[in-house]
Amino acid sequence: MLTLFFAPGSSSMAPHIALHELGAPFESRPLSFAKQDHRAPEYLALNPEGKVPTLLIDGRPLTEVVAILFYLASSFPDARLSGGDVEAEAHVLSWMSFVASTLHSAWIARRTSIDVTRAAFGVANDRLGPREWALGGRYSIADIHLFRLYWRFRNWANPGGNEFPCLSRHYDRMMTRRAVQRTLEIEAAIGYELPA
Ligand SMILES: N[C@@H](CCC(=O)N[C@@H](CS)C(=O)NCC(=O)O)C(=O)O
Repeated sequence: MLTLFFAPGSSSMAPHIALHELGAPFESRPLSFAKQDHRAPEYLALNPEGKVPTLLIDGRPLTEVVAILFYLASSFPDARLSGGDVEAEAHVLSWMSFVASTLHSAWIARRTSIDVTRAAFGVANDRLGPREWALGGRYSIADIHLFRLYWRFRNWANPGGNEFPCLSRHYDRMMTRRAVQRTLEIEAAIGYELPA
């Protein structure tokens, strides 16, 4: 049994999308940042950092977006979301490392320097280039991870259409996917409580 602890609009959106993409049965545990659910002792016992997401696998907690995406894609290999061959999988890891470290850090840096944030998304835009998906022709968990952070940045910074054209086209492609639409509907219905 899989159980996802998530907060609408936050990093946990990525595994939430992946669960819908895979059609995996799971239980939802939405947390409220406003009510400090993520600081409750019961949650800290699962995730001592007090962050989302956490995935329970038969009651055992797994934390960190990259690890959860890797676990889900590997557990449902028929969906081929982890890349395919070893080289493609390495490229998925390369993308997800970039998103989790460079891009996420630059997103947090918006509080002191929006220029740092924009520069990092510029690198992501150039790295993606004209490809349909992060790997080229094949959709993978790297696309889900990249999309979630750009979704957050885009809704916050409202960049012009020409500022990040490759990320913008990728965003549009992602928004046509049923799993993405479904996740956004569910999370919006619960309500976003995201920091500025
Ligand atoms: N390295 C973690 C980062 C997760 C993270 O930053 N989660 C944020 C939401 S986007 C959070 O839970 N923040 C709550 C807090 O810090 O109080 C991962 O990739 O899972």
